[in-house]
Amino acid sequence: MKSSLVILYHRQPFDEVIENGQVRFQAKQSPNGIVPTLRSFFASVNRGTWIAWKQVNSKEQNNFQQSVDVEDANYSVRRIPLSAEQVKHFYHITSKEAFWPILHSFPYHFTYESSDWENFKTINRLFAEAACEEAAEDALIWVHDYNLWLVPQYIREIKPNARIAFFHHTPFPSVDIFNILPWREAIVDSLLCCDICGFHIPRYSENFVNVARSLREVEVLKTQPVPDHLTSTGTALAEPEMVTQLRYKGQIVNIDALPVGTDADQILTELHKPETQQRLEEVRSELNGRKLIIAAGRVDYVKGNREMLEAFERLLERRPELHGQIHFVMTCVSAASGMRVYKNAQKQIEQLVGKINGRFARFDWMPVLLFTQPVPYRDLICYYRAADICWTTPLRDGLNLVAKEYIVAHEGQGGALVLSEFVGAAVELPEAILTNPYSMDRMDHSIDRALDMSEEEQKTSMESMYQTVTTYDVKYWADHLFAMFQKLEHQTASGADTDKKVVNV
Ligand code: GDG
Repeated sequence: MKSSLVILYHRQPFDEVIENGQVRFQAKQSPNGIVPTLRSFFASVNRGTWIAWKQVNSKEQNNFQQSVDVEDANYSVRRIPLSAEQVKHFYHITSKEAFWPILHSFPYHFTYESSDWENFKTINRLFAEAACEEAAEDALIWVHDYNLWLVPQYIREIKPNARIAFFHHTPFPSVDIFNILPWREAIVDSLLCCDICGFHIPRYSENFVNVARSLREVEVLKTQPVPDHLTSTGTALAEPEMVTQLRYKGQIVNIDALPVGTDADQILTELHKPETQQRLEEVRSELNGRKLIIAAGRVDYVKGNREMLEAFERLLERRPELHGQIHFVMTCVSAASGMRVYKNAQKQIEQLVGKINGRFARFDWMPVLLFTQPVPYRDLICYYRAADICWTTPLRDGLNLVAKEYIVAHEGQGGALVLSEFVGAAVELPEAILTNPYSMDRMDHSIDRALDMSEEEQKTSMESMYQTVTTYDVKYWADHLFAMFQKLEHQTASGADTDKKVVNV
């Protein structure tokens, strides 16, 4: 049976569990991150397919199981088998060493020579072909992230009437930075084949429109004021209005900007479980009255872990009264081995943590606790709730779900969020302590401010942010996108050829 919704995301949505020598495909247990959010979209369709890659060796290639049915789910996973060499060049090098630094406005880290564009094209084509084989005639094909930038164009070539949506999880940089990519025209031509091109915030969509206008003769059909909850005039990523519709070579491209929401209900359910409450008590009793700062994320130079650790070291220098009175818990999950771009970042973090602990630790007090393996989800929720401060100050980040998870876990009661001005979530959360991770002064000032905030101030800002994240939660995001997809469907079913792809957003 063909699928009415096909989602293309590079990672598989399940864990392979081996039991009695048999492989079982179990939906990923960890409920946070983006995978469960995307998976939840299948609940609204009869049949869905998820397309991802899977690394295989030549022996496994022979009897590779291309399609997998996930236990207790109404979707299957179509896997693209890739050799270690293909993965290395597609994901570890071209994506992470060429695209990632450009997307995050780090042109200095951009490496062109080692990139393998032909391999990137081949793999994107394999994804597009698989999507076309799996999709029903009226299916929606939803492509995720820059790894699959060329897929829309390949799908259009095979299925000219397909409904194609694309969502960027990363930032989309300004035209001056994006145009450094030597393959910029091919990427933009492909994105201009979409019916909907989605981003977290209006700044990114405006950047995309400017790139498209710099490279191609696109026609702007509609511009709209940015919705109130994303305006935040005066903040670094604010935009007053955005283009919402373009036309290029007869294709109507609807431009959408809405930040992914977090699953607030799910976090609250976990938080209120008796086992979680018990664990929370343990965490609090281990803290024994000390303050807790939490930072959660992956090893990545864009996440600003070095800048945070350096600011923490300066804090301990500046305020000796905090010695023995504060813990900084940093979960900094290591990247897959072989990602040479992250090796340095990880080494730097480990060295800095060693330096700070070596300098300040006492027999009964370790200032920084670093976890390089994911901490269990329940523990993470307890750390969030127990933490006086969440410190999340990437140099650049598409959105930053961690900030939203922390707010939910506090249920509007106390806590302080120190948030980078350069993450998408900052436009929704102007009540946070916004800071500039490029400035030592600003970083120092913001962490002092978080430590010195009165209970009343904390309550006021956290209550307001709780309202925001629980209103614009993952359900809001999903409903908004489904409404857009449906408008597209109606137009396709009823419209004449010329306007069949028009969506009024
Ligand atoms: C990309 C974009 C955008 C972290 N440490 C642990 C752990 N986590 C979970 C967090 C959160 C997720 O990982 C991280 O999400 P972010 O949004 O912060 O960042 P990326 O993974 O880089 O995601 C980003 C996102 O896509 C969505 O579009 O927001 O900008 O870069 O959910 O809770 N989870 C567990 N243990 C840990 O130690 N269990």
